Amino acid sequence: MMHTKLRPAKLALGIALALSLSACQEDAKTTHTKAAETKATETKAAVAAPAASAQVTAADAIAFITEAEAELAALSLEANRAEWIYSNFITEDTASLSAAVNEKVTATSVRLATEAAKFANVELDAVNARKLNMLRSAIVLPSPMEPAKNAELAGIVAELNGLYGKGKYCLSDGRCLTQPELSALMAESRDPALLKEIWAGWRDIAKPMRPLFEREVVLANEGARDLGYANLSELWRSQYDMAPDAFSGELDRLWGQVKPLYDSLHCYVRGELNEQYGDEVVPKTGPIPAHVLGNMWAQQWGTVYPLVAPKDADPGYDVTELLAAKGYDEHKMVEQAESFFTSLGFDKLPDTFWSRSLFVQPKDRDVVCHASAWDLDNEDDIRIKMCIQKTAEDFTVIHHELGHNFYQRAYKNQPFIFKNSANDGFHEAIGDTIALSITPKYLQQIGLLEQVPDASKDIGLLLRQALDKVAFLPFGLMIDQWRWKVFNGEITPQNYNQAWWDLRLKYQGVMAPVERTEADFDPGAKYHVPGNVPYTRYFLAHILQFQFHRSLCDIAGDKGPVHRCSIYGNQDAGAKLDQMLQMGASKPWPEALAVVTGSKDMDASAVLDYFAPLKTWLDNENTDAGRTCGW
Ligand code: X8Z
Ligand code: ZN
Repeated sequence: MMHTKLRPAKLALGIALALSLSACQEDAKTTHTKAAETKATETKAAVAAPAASAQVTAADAIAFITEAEAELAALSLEANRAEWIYSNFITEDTASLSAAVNEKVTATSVRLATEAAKFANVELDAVNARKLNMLRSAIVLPSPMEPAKNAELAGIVAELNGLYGKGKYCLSDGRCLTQPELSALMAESRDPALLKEIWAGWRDIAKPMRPLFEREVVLANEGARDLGYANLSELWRSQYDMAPDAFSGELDRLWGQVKPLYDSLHCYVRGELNEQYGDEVVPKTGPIPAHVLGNMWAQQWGTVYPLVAPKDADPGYDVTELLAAKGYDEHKMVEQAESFFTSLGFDKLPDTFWSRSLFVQPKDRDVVCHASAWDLDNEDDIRIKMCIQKTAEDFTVIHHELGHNFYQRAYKNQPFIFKNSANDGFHEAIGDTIALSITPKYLQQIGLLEQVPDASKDIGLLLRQALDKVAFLPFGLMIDQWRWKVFNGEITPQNYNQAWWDLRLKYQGVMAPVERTEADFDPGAKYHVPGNVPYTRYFLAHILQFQFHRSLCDIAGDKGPVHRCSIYGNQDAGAKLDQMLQMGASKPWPEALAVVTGSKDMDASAVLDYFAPLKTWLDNENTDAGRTCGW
């Protein structure tokens, strides 16, 4: 299911449903709206239902659902432990155990999805109808029924995860660095030659993934077709309580709302980086080369803030430095994040969280460093796994991960199938919503910052935030635009990499700094591709978190500009948030959204409101500098 419990990659394998995955990865389960439902029902019934539906009754359906839920719940415990161990100790043996359990999970979830189709025409109460629908559709990577193909797919999943987790690049000075270490260098260095070397070097880990990924797509597409979907793209887009094409339309609508803001930011940043690096490295026009944006994937640009900071509106502090000055270590960073949640009225994390989580990259073994949150027992055994760097970025990521854990605990009393977020974007949005409250006032309240900068520094604060949140939007969208086209056959293995860069250009306006060919497999250098974690969730989360923040600030009675609002310590806001979290996946997501925001629609106007003063400022700057925007 979701997030929750199983770990990403592996988990992904199959189940979403019920298994839990790590939050980070979670995945989806969900229902369709009527239209989608009818369609899925018809196709599935045609493919899989034994037809004699005249004989099946509501009582049969409920008995089936009850048993399926119990079976998945039991299996999730086994899968979660195997995945946890594999991700914390990557060896041939743990890979094999992980593959074995994933094989079982996938076989079970595909079998249950197929059986669920038998009951498609039975009249059921809303709760059971929703559960049945989720049993049919909440699968990330279905395999064909043949055991040999299922085993092959499980092996590929484990191998891809291992390739990513073990990936290192050795610098010319001989140091071999892991992904978080390379990312830290990319965030700090202003040496274009070194940045280019790291950028290209990390991508070498992905080349061997290409044939594995290609085969994975063939197998999972076949699995999706067996379940009555046209392909895996349709299955992935069927998790949002609406028809798959309607969901794609929603994404286009939301992107259309925020694109002008992104374009203004892109134009400004390109211009400032051009001044910093010169025409040779960053041309004044066209796409921005991807190695100078302070991030391995150019997905969040906050670390280049010092290069582009406004001259007169810089707030004058840096959270990374504040953490260092006050002697924060990894543990203290997590404690500080926990205390935000408890200030809202949430219970403290259990002792087992502290004894069982991984905060620091082990020196003696390979682990999956990409941050994730876990719920091992679907109750209280929640943990995070993260190779924490003592930076502002990771301070935010810790809040992100704890958001998953607090969500998991809030819905623990739901039936197993509903132990998930309202949709996967909700799971990704909660911790980020909290992190939007890390304002200067909050930093002062917790003793990190002496003096709150006055309102004349707001543009600097907003720019810092936009470099992470606005820059992320096209990236959050393009990954699955690529994957969905891979799944539906529009992108073929012959143009995997070219199509990837075409979309990077179209959405983000960035380009590769060194020549790429089809010998490369750049999508594989981003965790969620070998990990099979759907990515649209993060795009949704970047819209939703601004909606949640705006509404929670209202509830908290904050009257100031929303970018200065912190809900720290406000138990009314906390209670409202908790109410939504406790619902888990029991209701269609618009109902959960309405609990906090009063609205059933995702709406990027909250993003635009938050950044409104910055948009005006950016447009003025771009005009004054005589810049031609676009690429
Ligand atoms: O993968 C994550 C989380 C775990 S769910 C650390 N994120 C995306 C990424 O790193 O690419 C959070 C933001 C986007
Ligand atoms: Zn996450």
